[in-house]
Amino acid sequence: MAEEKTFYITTPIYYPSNKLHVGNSYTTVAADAVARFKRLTGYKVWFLTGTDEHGQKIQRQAELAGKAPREFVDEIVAWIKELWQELDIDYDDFIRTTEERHKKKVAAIFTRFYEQGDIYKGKYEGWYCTPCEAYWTERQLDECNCPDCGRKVELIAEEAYFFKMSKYAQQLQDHIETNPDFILPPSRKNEMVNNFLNPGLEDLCVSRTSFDWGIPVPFDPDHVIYVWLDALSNYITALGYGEKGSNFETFWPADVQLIGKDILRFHTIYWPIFLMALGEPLPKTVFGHGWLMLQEGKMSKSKGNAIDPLVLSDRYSSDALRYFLLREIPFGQDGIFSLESFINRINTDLANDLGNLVSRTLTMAERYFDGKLIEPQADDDNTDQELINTALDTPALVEGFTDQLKISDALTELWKLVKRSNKYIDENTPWELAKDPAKKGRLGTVIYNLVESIRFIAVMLQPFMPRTPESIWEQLGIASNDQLKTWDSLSEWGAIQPGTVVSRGDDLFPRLNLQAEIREMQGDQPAENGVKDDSVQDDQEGLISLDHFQQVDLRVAAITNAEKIPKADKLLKVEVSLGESEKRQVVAGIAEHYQPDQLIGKHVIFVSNLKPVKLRGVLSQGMLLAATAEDGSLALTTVDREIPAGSRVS
Ligand code: ME8
Repeated sequence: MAEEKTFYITTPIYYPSNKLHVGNSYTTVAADAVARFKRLTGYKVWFLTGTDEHGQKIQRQAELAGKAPREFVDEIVAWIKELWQELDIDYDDFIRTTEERHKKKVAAIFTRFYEQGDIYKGKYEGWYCTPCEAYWTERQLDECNCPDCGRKVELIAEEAYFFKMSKYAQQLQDHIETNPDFILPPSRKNEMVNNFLNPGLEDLCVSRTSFDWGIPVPFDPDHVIYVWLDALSNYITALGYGEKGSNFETFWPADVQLIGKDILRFHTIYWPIFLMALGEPLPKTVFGHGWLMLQEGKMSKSKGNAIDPLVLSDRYSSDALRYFLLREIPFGQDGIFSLESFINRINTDLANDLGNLVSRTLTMAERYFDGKLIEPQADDDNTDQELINTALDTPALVEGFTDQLKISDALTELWKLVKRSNKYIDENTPWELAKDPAKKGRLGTVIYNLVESIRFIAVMLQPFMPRTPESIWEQLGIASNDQLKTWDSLSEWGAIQPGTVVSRGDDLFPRLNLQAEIREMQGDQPAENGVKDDSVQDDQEGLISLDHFQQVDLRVAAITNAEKIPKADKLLKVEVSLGESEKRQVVAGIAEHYQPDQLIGKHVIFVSNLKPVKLRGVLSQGMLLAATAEDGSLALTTVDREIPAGSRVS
């Protein structure tokens, strides 16, 4: 039997010192997407996350909260687990460093280091940053502050155990040089080599005596083990390190250890050196991604709703939040999180591109074929070939990018197929085909191809947005056919069977009103620099808020027919199309300016949410916009290049 391919991926274990913000969720969502992707593509995966519960920082936070450390962390860990459930984080194990299985192995690792002469006892006198739980030498400080977080450091002087880092420095340097994928992205490697390895590694203090919230040194219980030695070991203790037949034997070395760039030094210098001292192989890749920032700077808990991942996912859906985090920022670089860019992504990529593709396709399938897919014809049509080729090429591209952890690029590729499918609708104008009974076969082929393309998209979407494909399977009528959801089913075109009955469901992602969302989520605060929030300007004479303006639903309408209205010199009855599924008629006062046949084919701006009225007994369901000059001449407003009917104008 062929050996199963394995894949082990980890996130940092988070400090349960406070509730997590959307930045922390970023690492975990990315790891989950990669883990799901590898499962989908046939790997036996182990995905580990957890919490880093010891140390001075947690002890102090607990004291501030008036709680015992254990009680304090238990509450936050419960919240974190709830968050991961809400964000569909499908981990295989969640390790807490306060668990017995971890503590006893860390104690054994410490003893082994001591017994083999890697650890010795001495006295530490120097600087310590408690928020980072990091030691610094005088020369590393940034004007008396922590060079990582910029906060005040403390001078400490205590008896301590030290780890002989210098003993392994050369071996580590050689490993980094000969394994270009060990530290990624590559720029991070230079940072580590130049800033830490080249100047020479100092021995690392690995125990503390001035507090007791930690794992005691087994042979000297006045000391607790340094929280980073304790925490880093989680990646192997959780696998049952040292036990026969354990997951450690199956999964170590890790394939990818995902971390934020802030904790690169711990993972690319301390961690590999500890592993070398244990005689174990090093992880294949440590990937340090960038920061998710707010426009006004770094995230902090006090920024409120806009960065609370539970609030965001509750309001906008966890799939939308996952999509935004994975798509918006090239993985590895810093990026800005703003509610505005989040809402815009939902509206453009999810509501317009993906949502419309599904709803347009299924509406047509229902309208023209009662939802039943017909056997596609073997047409020699270029647009068919282009769509099919794009669909068949996309899985390898998505896989290639995901394997390189270029998750945003993977999604960009997937969206090329979404856009190609929408373009296919516009090219084939199914609503025109529907007018000619002789073209029924072609119409059915177009709809079949669209449905199959949506199936391709949904299969590939699963790791990134686990809930949306579920809804798509329902709508495509294949919820119970697991075979059609597999990666292998993408190797050939046409797996969905003719005869399948599709049915349009709720919109996948309703469009959101940006201004209303900002107002609700951030409150009616007057903006900085004296400019008032636009709702306040409503009261000023003649001004309306953007919100009010956006209540007018403006669309591009294609004029399909126009005719005179008997006994009404100024009026024309004009029929327009707002896309294949929406037709309207309006009564327009333009008969003195346009002949009916001049109008047909024009794309004009149309107010689509006016209450219907009857004019001269003729129903009018909207309004064409036109400019009128002082001399009374009139010109309809059009668009300056071709754009599909139904497109929104804003
Ligand atoms: O450092 N943008 O835990 P921690 C992106 N316990 N990622 C962010 C982020 C942001 N704005 N803010 C945080 C610790 N992160 C240690 C780890 S591992 C053995 C011990 C993510 O709770 C990022 O991955 O401070 C960062 O490395 C991690 O949260 C830090 O989490």
